[in-house]
Amino acid sequence: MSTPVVASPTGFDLPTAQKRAILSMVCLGFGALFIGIINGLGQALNYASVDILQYFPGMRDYYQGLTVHGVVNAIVFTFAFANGFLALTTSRALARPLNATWLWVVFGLMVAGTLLAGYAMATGQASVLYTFYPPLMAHWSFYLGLALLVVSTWVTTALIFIALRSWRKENQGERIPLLAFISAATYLMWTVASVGIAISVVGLLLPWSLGLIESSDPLLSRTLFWYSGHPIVYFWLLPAYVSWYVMVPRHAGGTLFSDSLTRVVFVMFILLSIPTGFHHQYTDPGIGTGMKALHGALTFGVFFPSMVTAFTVLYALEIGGRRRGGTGLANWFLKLDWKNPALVAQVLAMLTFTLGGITGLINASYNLNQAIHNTAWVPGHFHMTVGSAVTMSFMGIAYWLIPYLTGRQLVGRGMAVLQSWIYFAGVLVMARGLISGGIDGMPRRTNMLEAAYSKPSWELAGMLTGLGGTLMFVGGMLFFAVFAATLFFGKKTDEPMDLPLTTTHHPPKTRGWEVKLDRFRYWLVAMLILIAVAYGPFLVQYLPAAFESPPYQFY
Ligand code: HAS
Ligand code: CU1
Repeated sequence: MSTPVVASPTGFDLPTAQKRAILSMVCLGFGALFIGIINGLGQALNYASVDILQYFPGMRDYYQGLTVHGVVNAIVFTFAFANGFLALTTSRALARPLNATWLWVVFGLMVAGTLLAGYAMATGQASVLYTFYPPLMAHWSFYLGLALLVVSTWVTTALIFIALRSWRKENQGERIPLLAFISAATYLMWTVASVGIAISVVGLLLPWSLGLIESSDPLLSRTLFWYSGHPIVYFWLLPAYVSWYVMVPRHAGGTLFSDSLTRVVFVMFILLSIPTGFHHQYTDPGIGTGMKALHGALTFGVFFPSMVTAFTVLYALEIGGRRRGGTGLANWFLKLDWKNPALVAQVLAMLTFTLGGITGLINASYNLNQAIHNTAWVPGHFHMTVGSAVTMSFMGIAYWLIPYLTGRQLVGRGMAVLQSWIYFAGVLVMARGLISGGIDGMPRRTNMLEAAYSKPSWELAGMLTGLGGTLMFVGGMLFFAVFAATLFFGKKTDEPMDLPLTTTHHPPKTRGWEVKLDRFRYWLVAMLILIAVAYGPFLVQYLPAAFESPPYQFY
């Protein structure tokens, strides 16, 4: 026996005005990805000593290209998709519309933020990479643009929690529908996490770029950046997890294992995502080794909910495969519906994420990190996480989401399946190049065409990186072909559509400790205590000495 994860599985459809706003956000996100993927090809080929960036209009140098690649992919694409997708899941799960005007405000903030940051990047006045560490200085419009993009996520948080509050008033004593709980948990985590970047951008960098304050502080800004910068990876990942828990089992014909376990996983992300940022700063001077070790240990803690996710999703897939006639130890895997692009993209995303996760554990190990920090290994790791697990999941979601939002049937199912395989093969080949090169000391964030010190043994790694990146580019472009064809030429259908929602074997309990899981207030307090423990000692010690570095502009 299994029970639906959303209490009212049918009978609620989003009003058209909301669908339009959400569709606009999703299109903005994928539009950003389009630009990002083109720049990505330039980056990957640079490792293979092929310079195509020189042919890009307005492109001055390697760092400008790398900044555009990082910002539009890691910030604009992910934020726009998350804002639209999780607004939709919350609204659907609570069976109540969100305010359409405010959804347009979210969209407007993102467009304004993208244009402002885009102007600075396109004119070569913000070649500071997506981490924008001072003393590298960008044009003020870059920082303002980033600030607006962050504010767009805060407005989404407000929309989600206002809807949740009014739902609770009307449904006192009832459990929050799982889909709404995990969507809200994602935004709660990110809202607290984004405060670091907000303080750094609005409090330190924007006034500094406007000449209102004279100096900056590299270590303080780096620390504030990574306070947000580790949890941001879960802000990218958790919308994919929402789909892996609640939608992928449905695509696979399986069942979600447990409602409570899913909530526990998201609560662990609320608690443990933030107090781990120093694992990006193991080599930074000025932070005590004890605190770095604490962040390292907590990183092993936040590894755990992803392990639970792996087994839970595997369970759902296995049930689906066996229901389709699969037998034996592994044959069920072959029996999955390999013709459904929404499923194929996301299962392949999971397979790469298994490798992405393992490489993350190596990064997190204080001593092993010394071997790979600032090498090509790191982009190897993150292309198997954000560059594939997240991106391919969002592509997989788009295969049902665009038909749902537009009322048009998907065009090119076969091409959509093929695109996933090409992208998957590409990311594995590219990551093989980056990972092996990284172990051999091949640097990241370096124009290889001008690296006089490059070693002959980096040649193969560089070529694999270029080849894999080219395959990813081809897979990406095929995705955009399917996306655009569906949007403009998909056959209109009047059939009522719903989100693909699964059922669960262990439904939510109405009594016992599990009920307390829904109290976001508890988790917020516990989260703030952990943050104070992890960051308090550093800030108390360091703040009095801050602010000494003059700006450095290399454009
Ligand atoms: Fe990371 C650096 C540690 C996850 C992204 N990471 C980065 C950077 C990015 C990034 C962008 O500790 C570079 C930042 C920069 O520019 O400098 N990362 C981790 C750890 C995890 C992790 C411990 N990272 C992510 C995710 C990302 C992401 C997720 C994006 C979405 N990362 C680090 C560290 C660094 C770092 C250090 C700093 C490195 C340095 O020195 O600069 C963990 O959360 C990973 C947990 C994942 C798992 C995998 C679970 C697998 C699942 C799939 C199941 C598969 C199925 C199918 C069901 C435990 C859920 C299987 C089917 C079969 C038949 C087998
Ligand atoms: Cu991290």
